[in-house]
Amino acid sequence: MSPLARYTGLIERYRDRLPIDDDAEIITLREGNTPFIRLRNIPRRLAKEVQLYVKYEGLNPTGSFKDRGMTVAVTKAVAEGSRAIVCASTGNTSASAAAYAARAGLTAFVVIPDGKIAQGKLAQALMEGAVVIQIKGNFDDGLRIVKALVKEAPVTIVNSINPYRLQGQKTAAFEIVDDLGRAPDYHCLPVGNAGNITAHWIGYCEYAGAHGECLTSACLFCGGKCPYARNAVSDKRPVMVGYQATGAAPFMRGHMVDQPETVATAIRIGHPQSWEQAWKVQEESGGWFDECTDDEILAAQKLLAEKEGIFCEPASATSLAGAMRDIEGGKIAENSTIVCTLTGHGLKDPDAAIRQSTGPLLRVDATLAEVKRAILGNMA
Ligand code: AN7
Repeated sequence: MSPLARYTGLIERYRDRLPIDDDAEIITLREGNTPFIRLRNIPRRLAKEVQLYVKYEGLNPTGSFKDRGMTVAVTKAVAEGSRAIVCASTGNTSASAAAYAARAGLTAFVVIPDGKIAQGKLAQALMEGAVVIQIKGNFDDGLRIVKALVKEAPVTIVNSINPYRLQGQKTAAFEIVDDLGRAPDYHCLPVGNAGNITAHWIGYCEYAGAHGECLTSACLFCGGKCPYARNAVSDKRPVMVGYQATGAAPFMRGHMVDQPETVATAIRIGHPQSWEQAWKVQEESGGWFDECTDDEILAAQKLLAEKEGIFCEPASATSLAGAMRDIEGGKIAENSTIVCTLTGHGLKDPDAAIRQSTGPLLRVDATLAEVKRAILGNMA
């Protein structure tokens, strides 16, 4: 039997580096183990020579990286006897929470912004039986309410302030090192709450540490002696680069943003929850933050689909948009190895895709002659 045939989810694969008790009932949908793909055509268009990879997190069971955190958070919630989970969400967390709650037999309450949530994500939460609460406010309003609510109601919060979420998400960094055979030189991610960039850094640090060595203060988990640093798997760690959408870029402004706006609704977040940790990630890794306009984000999404056949949602393309600019501008060194995380699947947001699509959609009569004419007239 091939090793892939036996893949049973990221908790089993990385169990010795996760806070899971031996007798825990594992709630899994076989998340993780996502494609790590070297780009072929986009690098040829760049003025500089680089090795550019994407980690296609859109191929998780509910179509985003959130599943990595959710399998751990919901497994823990079940172990602790919880009967319901709750989150505020720009869409992907709600889709993931709803799915893992359904699997575990828990109730999921999801608080989403009024409008500004991609259709696919709403469809998922509704189909997966979550109680969907749409508020007349944005994500930041929702999270403020949910954080207060869990002090008064017997429900477990599964936003990334739940530390088990980042513990699950750190496994994406393990997979990259395992696939590449070493850590990349740069790792680029879209940043909303900054949980995922923090989780990746934790993962890289744990893989580089040996025998309890704690290499980052961004991990609030171990308190100085890392239980998951064993044999050092990699001898280096990447420079971490976080890109935000211009209308929702608190890390660029240096303060919280009250009315975030961007076409990339997943990262329409003005009050990042992992604010302190993400600054530590930047400092410890020697990285930086930058911003991309909505036009740059959409252009990168389209380029990736057209030139590589990889369809991600707008927010995800922020990593590639920023990386291409920093490669061309020389901020990312020539001949380096770069990984861009594609956080969510393009099918999450069909409206955004169709709105910017320029591909030919021809309407012709249902005859051989007409179809043939349409084909011969459009040969490259
Ligand atoms: C596709 O679902 O916050 O910086 O509520 O869905 O860890 O917040 C989504 C975030 C990037 C940002 N890309 O990650 C939610 C939510 C996609 C996302 C992010 C999100 P963080």
